[in-house]
Amino acid sequence: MSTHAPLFVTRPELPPLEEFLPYLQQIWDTRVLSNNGPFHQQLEAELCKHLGVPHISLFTNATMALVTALQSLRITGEVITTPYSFVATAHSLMWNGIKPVFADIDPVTLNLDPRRIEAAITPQTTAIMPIHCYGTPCDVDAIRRIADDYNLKVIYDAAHAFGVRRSEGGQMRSVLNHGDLSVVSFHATKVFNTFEGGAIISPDARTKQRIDHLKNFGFINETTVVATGINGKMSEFNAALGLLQLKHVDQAIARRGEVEALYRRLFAGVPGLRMLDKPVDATPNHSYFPVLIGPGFGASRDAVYEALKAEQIMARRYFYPLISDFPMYRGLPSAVAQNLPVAREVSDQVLCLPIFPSMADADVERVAAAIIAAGAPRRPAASAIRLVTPASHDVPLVATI
Ligand code: T4K
Repeated sequence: MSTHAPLFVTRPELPPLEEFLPYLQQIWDTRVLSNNGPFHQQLEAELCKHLGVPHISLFTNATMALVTALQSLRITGEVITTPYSFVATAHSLMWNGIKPVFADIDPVTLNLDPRRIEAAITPQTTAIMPIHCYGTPCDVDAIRRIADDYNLKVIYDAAHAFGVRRSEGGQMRSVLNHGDLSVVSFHATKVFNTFEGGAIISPDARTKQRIDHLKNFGFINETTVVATGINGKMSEFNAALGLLQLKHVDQAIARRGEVEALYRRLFAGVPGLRMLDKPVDATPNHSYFPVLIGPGFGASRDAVYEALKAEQIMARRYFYPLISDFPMYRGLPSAVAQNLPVAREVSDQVLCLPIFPSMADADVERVAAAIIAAGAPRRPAASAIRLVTPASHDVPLVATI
């Protein structure tokens, strides 16, 4: 058993506590705790500037934001989505009475494969819900073309894509600008966290207004309710924290980049271990560091996962099982294994390794060494080796080599 402190897949960044106290003081003084207070408004404005997006609506979390995004566009019928995601993606459809239709992923980006999207369209299809998996941008141009051709909406689950930019017309633009709506998560485990939180990015003020009404029970004034809304409002506490986190987030992403670079150096040339390609013409946020443990590695993914655990390294199998394997989805026609061969293979091979800004180089080296050792050709365990005993002994001798 390892004597090291446990190393988790992530460790949330927090600002120095003394920097947060003046924000708390203001909340205590004003007693404005929620309902579009000053910190909420300021965070929406600062996020628009920081991310380079036109309109943002803050939410309690990304799952509530996904549910509301679908409501706001009045999506019904079938929505094509990926089985290779966190379960919240498909759950948000079910909460709206929408049937998820799973399509397979691209083996390089692990995002929805546009050709498979097109093949899954039926007369009931109304929208596409792709994710920018691990922050790798989807093929947004191909998805837009398909959506235009078939008159479909696109709602991006961009939970992983805070700060991700791609080159467009000679400029680096936020990937959150794509789709009819985009939803980002500010959960504790994300690149930018407000403890819990999320947001919808809208292309125009009218859409934002409808979303803001929906997240406030449908109220448009004290006495008028125009829609069956929900309570999705972010509190002043979370918004204040977000304002402070925003000051530190670029530095945090830069350090994540260094951690990733070190992993890439340490794993270069290791047989059977695949790292994802760096996204082309894009600025990543290094939110996750997935590796795929293939047949040539010398140990299965699950054996590596267990070996790491024994060393107190808590890697995670994001995303295993596939969403389509959970009981509420596996009866769907699109959930059958033959429909999703790439997603299934990746899901059986993936391991997300610890990556976070406060991670020391020595910890990255420790993770890499543990993985490489797990895949090295095994020496037989001592207890398994039995020497042929001399005739005079009844009991076999056990020896080590
Ligand atoms: N769409 C996608 C594509 C998503 O990935 C997610 C969330 C969503 C939608 C929904 O977004 P939100 O509604 O959550 O805003 C985690 C997160 O809970 C979840 O937000 C995230 N995706 C998913 C990929 O991962 P778990 O069950 O693995 O979390 P947990 O609690 O095991 O945390 C992982 C590790 O992080 C822990 O071992 C230790 C560390 N940790 C975690 C928390 C919560 C901390 O150190 N401190 C903490 O407070 O789901």
